[in-house]
Amino acid sequence: MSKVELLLLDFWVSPFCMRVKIALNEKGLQYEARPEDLFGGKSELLLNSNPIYKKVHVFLHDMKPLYESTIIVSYIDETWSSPPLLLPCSYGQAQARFWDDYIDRKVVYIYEDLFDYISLNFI
Ligand SMILES: N[C@@H](CCC(=O)N[C@@H](CS)C(=O)NCC(=O)O)C(=O)O
Repeated sequence: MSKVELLLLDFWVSPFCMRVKIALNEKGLQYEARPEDLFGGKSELLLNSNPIYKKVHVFLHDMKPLYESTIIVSYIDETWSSPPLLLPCSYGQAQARFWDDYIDRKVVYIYEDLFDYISLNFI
């Protein structure tokens, strides 16, 4: 496998993957988004890179893996500081964190139900 500086193990419809891709695009960073087949068999790279949850999204920076999309976005913002992803005022930052948290609490259940439905009915 050739070495890619910024590599995403991706599932195109995942909101968690989209969150990371939005951050990378805002920063103007070049990256490779490598699709994962979550229903047909996850890659060895995914299983080895995220042994705890075995889920996308995984972000590899110089082949060092990170997972959990909110943590990845913070890492991206701290590592490539310009332009900043959050507003300079703490009130604006708190509002952004509210919506980040809202996605984690609410959207995840829709996806889990959708995954269960597809797995049970189509796989
Ligand atoms: N909290 C995680 C959620 C990751 C997640 O739920 N990923 C889903 C896709 S949307 C997944 O990989 N599902 C496959 C599985 O559960 O085996 C994050 O923010 O990265």
